Amino acid sequence: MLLASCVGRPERSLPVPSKQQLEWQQLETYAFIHFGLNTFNDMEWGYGDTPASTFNPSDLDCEQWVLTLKACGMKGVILTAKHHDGFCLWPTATTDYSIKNSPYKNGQGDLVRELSDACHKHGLKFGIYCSPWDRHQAEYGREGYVGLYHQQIEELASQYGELFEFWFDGANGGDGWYGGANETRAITAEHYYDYEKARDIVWKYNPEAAIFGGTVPTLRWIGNEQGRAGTTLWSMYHPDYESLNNTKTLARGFADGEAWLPAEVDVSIQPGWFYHENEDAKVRTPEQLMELYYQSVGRNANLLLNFPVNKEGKIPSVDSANAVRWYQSLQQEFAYNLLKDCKVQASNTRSNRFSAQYVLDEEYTHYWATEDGINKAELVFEFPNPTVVSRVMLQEYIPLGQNVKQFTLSRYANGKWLPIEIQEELTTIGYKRLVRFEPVEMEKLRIRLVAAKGTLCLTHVGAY
Ligand code: FUL
Repeated sequence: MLLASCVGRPERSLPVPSKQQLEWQQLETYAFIHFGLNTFNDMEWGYGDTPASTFNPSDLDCEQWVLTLKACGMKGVILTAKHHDGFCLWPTATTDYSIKNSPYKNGQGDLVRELSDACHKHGLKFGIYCSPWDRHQAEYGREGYVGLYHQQIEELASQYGELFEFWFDGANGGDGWYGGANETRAITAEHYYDYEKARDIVWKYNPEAAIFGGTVPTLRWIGNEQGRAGTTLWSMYHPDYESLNNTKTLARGFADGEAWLPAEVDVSIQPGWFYHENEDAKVRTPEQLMELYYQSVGRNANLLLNFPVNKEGKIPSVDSANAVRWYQSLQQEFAYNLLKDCKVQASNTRSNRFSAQYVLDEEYTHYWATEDGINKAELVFEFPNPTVVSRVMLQEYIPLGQNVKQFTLSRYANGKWLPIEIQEELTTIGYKRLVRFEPVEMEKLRIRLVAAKGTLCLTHVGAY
């Protein structure tokens, strides 16, 4: 028995990600596009009565969006097919408040089509944001609206090819035009939208789609829009509606959460989600984008970076230049894993099949694992020559769960082990953890995993 349990792979430490959740996490970075009536009226939250005739991009080019996003490493894009103002960017059968009553292509346009086509052509994944809150619809807040909303989801889920993610936004501000009623309407989001049914409609056509928001998501909001995940970040979470909306716990998660609900960091490259001329000088710099990356992907979350499209119908040149420059620096930073040439030793190894050497190969399914019950261990990497390092990358093999609670990094130089000075707490790892420090020379690097929930399994380790 003992032999069997140590030779086979470690027991899973529940909960674990589904195949779809693992694939979603491996995307790491993808984009949001906020575009609609707000763009042309300098607004963030249209009231629901802005004339459809004001939607009039002068030189719209979805291929420019897609090529820009690809050049900055984005793996997919999520479009605001409908924001809170209720204006639909596709010619829906559910309302006249749509692109078909705008001057764009004389009412013959369909932005969801144009963007999904450009994505398919250039190999980017495509996703949809369709706001549950609708400040235009007369029936909003009553029973009649819910069927209409579900029909919109059905149109979007069935007509534009495969969707990788569907976004049910959480905002429900209350007041709106509502067919001319101009009043405040309260709903109980947890029950009103029938999110189970909404999700089933998405999955009927896109069984692999990740679900953001609502009552039955497959991932969770990070709890802020500043682009910041917790330094401690568990992918496990309590799946009840109250917890899903608790901004105090979302950025950290729970070591004992019952559900695998990995975190998504949504943040805009400009101060607003929609384009505003007076924010042209406030676009995040490549350095600030790098911070966002380390604070999201570097802490076990995915980064959903928003690009506001301007009135012309393009991603502005400053935004695209900054994002591309950021991505180029990122690629440079991680161009070569300095550990590749190292000898690696582990204080404990399950068997040859789970050798420490596997943290250095590219295969995700090859990993180092300890024996059952061993949840403290260390890895030592010996460089052929003293080497300057300023970044360490760690990845747990999450198909077996997220386990590490605490770790330390030390360097061997001039005959002794010294701690590496690090500005943030070294607690969780999860799918990926990136640790930055001042460049420092070392002959060996030691990673000590000092506390964990279960058997240790690391699939990749890097130093840069
Ligand atoms: C929020 C919305 O209210 C914002 O307008 C934006 O769409 C953001 C991504 O989500 O809840």
